[in-house]
Amino acid sequence: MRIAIVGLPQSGKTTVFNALTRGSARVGEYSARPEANIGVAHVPDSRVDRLAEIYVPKKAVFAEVTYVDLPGPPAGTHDDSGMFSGSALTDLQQADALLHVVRAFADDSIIHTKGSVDWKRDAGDVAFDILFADIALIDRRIERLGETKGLKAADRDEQLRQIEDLKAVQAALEAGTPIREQSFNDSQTRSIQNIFLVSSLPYLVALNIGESDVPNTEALEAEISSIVTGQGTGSAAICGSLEMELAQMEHEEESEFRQSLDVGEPGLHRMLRLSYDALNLMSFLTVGDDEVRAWTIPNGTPAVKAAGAVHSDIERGFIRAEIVSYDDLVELGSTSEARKAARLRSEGRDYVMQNGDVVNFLFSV
Ligand SMILES: Nc1nc2c(ncn2[C@@H]2O[C@H](COP(=O)(O)OP(=O)(O)OP(=O)(O)O)[C@@H](O)[C@H]2O)c(=O)[nH]1
Ligand SMILES: [Mg+2]
Repeated sequence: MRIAIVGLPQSGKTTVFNALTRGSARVGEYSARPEANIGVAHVPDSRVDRLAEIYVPKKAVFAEVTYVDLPGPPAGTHDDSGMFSGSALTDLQQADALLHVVRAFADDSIIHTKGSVDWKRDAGDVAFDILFADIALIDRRIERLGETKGLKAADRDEQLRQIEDLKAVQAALEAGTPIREQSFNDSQTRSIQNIFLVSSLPYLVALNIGESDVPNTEALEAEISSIVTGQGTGSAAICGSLEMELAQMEHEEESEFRQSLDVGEPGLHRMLRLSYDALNLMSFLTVGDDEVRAWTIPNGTPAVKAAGAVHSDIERGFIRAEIVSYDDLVELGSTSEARKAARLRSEGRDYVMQNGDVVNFLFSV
């Protein structure tokens, strides 16, 4: 999974990126590096820890989320519209979700391109920028489809039909409904399927609050979650600078500090959970002497596709899946004990995978 971090200049994108990936990219330099920061977060999973105690494998592998901290618009442009156009679109196209960092921390020494700190305004403005970017993308497609000179009648009719579809989608965007919340008929689905639209991505918001607001985290979170609503969305309030500092500590020191400062669960964990929920994802597990590992798939994935997450050969040569639930496996201690107790099930290619299934795929290629 790949999540693109977006937001206004100096809103704390790189700070939050560092907090999420335990990274140390440079912060505080107003504007444009030419390249994105790319980092990986490991998804904490107590099931992997527990299974590694049982199997003592050579390695335990956690699911991963890649965060991409996109470069801002070129220095001096002071224009936010570049966030969702031009070369940024190429980066966004590779993402599975957006994480919008909204500045809520007050600090006079840090420039705000809009002149004041007002997170509700910024959250709304950027959400609007996204809709606006999609309207422009559809405009361009409509323009091209409108060039029907010299086409056969059937082709021209087809293009005119697509234009009608696109105009309907555009009207809904203009009325404030992102693509992820629109429902389409078959014809509309076909007409938009080859256009990358930013508002089709799941949308997460990290409200970047100041140190002094940490005690109000819950209240602020309630406020932001009442603004960021709908399918495929999620939001949380975190103090980026504090989370970044804590993320750079050793684990033990970090938890001591968290306790003493009364900051709860790491922002990293909360953001990961949000991402899983908004993207409708779950994990299954594989075990063995070599490796205990968590794999990420969308909810509702059939066994044969889950096999493909492990390796395309396993999907191609899929025979069946031997499955035991995590709870049963931990209770019984091994897959052979689970087999004896008739808790090891044999499932076919269409079996819908369940969160925490421990799987052995049988295949032949
Ligand atoms: N007080 C406070 N300062 C913060 C917080 N988060 C970020 N900052 C500061 O805000 C400044 C900008 O942070 P960055 O993470 O570089 O912001 P950015 O969005 O990546 O900036 P650009 O990439 O230049 O657009 C830095 O000086 C940070 O230390 C926070 O939670 N509290
Ligand atoms: Mg930055």
